[in-house]
Amino acid sequence: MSDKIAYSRHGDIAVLTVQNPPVNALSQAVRQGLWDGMDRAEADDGVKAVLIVGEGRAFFAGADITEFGKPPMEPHLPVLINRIEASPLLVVASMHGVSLGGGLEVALGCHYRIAVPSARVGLPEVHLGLIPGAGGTQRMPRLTGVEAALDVMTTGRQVKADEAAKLGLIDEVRDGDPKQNGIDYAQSLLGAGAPRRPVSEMDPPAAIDWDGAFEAILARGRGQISPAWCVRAVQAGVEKPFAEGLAAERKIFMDLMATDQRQGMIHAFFSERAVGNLPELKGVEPRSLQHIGVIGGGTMGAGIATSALLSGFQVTLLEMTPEAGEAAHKRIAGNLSGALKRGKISQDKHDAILTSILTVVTNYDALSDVDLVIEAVFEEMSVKKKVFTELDRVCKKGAILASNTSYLDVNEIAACTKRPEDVIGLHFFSPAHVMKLLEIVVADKTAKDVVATGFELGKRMSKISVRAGVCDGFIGNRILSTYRTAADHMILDGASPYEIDKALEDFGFAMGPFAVADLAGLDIGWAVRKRKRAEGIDPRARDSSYADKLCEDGHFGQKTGKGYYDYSAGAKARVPNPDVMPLIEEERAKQGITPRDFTSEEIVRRYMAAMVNEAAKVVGEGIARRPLDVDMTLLFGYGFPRYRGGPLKWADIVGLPELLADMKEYQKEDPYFWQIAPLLEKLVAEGKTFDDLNKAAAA
Ligand code: T1G
Repeated sequence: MSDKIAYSRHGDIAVLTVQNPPVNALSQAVRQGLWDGMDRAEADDGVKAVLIVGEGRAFFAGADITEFGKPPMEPHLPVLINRIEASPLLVVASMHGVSLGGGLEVALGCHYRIAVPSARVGLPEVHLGLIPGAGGTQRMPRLTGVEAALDVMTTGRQVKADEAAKLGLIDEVRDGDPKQNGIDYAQSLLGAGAPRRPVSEMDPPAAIDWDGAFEAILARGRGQISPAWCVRAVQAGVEKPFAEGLAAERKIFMDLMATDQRQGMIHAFFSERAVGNLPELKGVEPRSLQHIGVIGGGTMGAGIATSALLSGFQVTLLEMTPEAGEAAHKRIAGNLSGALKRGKISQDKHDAILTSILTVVTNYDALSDVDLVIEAVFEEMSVKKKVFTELDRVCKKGAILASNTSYLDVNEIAACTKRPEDVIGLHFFSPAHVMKLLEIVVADKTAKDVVATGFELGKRMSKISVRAGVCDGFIGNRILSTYRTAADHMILDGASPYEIDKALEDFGFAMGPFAVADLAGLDIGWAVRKRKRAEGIDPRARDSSYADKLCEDGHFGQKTGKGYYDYSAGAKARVPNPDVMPLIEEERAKQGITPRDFTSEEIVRRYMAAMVNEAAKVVGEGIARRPLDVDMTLLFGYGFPRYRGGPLKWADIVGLPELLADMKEYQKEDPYFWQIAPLLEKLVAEGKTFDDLNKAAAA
């Protein structure tokens, strides 16, 4: 028997204990071990029941995702589960930690299920671009009904034990040791003469409006298809005999396994876990971190303070005046009441934070004892330098001095202190207590344990932390500025902001670039354009001033009610602002441009080519360590559709040679903007992909 399954006898109960740390993934060895364990129990004299239980922190976390994309190995999970269910013995599952995907499907193949109160169950396959592929779409609806089953499958959410019991997925919730619970429960079932109870033999549930559900869920997916296909699999389970339903589920599962979306989402799954693991930080201990200082209580400062408070840190926030301090306290209280409403914190915790854990001060000396301080003041170098000079004076030895700058040179900021090794950039995204992305900007002299402490902070704040080098805009904003410029060029050449937004929203972005600009505030882009013009723009660069005119007229987007769109009927009912197109046409005429038509496909290809090209430069220069760092930055900070995996995963799937060919075409029109990344040329020349670089970095 495989070493992944331990076999033991407890009276007339055979216990199969799963031992495949860290999360008992259902690898081939585990599946084979379960099969052999069932054979052994059925051949073991006196055995009347089998208990399946997991060792460690989970029952099963599902199929082994590292096996996906490789030739499937026997025993296949659906066949194994049918075998377990068909056993003449009573089979019981005792669940703790998570039972996800194939793990819950194993439990549904058992005749009875018991769980500890902290257990969570779910079918999250849609998060991997798949559907449940081992009977989950057939067995779950027979226990819960179609609606509840589709809710669990299409959201991929984890269901707590008590709710799962109410849904009929769990028969008994009992605190205690999972193995002992399972043995006692199986004993009581045997004692009560409980019958085997194969779920597959239960009557199928009532039907629903399948087409309506399919269309509604498809629309909700904004281009992601797997959630909607759960409906078709469940439908087959209701309309066909069990075996045929199971075959229909498997067909859909294997079709989805072959999709780009499955590739993109599994890339996102593993990259999300790899992005925080930097080889150079192996064995580097972070500094202790309990008391955090925040400078500036505006939207960003208040968001950062809120995120720290919600993550259990003590926070001291500094503002220039008592009035500004009060306003900051109010902003944080507003953020916390939202967390209270969403059940993220208790009333007691909420009150304790606002009365004692958060302190608002107006004197720098109050920061003398913090472990780390994050500055979030006005984005002006002279202001930053004043703040860091003060922090250098008051903060204790070993305190970390961090800037939330989104563009400015962290090396220059560090140079104005006597401890540049303790200076780092911690670039949060607004709203900082909601957005998952944290760019950790490592300056030339930043010490390794300071970087490690940045990642420790990110982990405790449940952020996706990405290491970035110092350059204008670091990883995210640098790439944003390039693909935004590509969009501006398409505007000059004939496309409208609304065509571009529609094309990118159909591609899967939550919002197109012009709607995003309206949300962030057009004054930010205006300030950047003014700064860049003051610094001097290369004469070969294309420029335009129509957006400046919009700002000069006081239209900054949502916050002023008008920008590219008119929001007078509300954000959700935005309509194009009629003042915009005349400004654009005037600009084209001024530049002597004859506008032309753009298809959605061309808009997406140019936009994405610009994004990929700049991303390849960012990786080539080492600003981002690996391509996956860029992918996670765009996924968690810039609304890139998760089912495409990120811009560089998308590029690998589309094909780097094809993309390079496009860029070479575009380069003929504008050789200055389309300077092709040397890394891209190199990868194409060597027949390699960005993923090859990820693999090399992990080796
Ligand atoms: N397969 C392989 N490795 C896995 C894994 C899995 N299913 N789940 C986790 N790991 C690895 C992970 O990469 C990490 O590795 C380590 O375990 C700890 O994970 C037929 C086909 C279970 C809630 O989608 O959601 O069943 O980085 O850092 O935050 O229908 O992992 O240390 O090298 O995430 O405590 C369905 C996926 C599969 C669950 C734990 N199951 N996993 O979270 O730790 S599809 C899932 C999770 C399926 C069937 C279909 C989470 C977790 P490393 P972690 P965590």
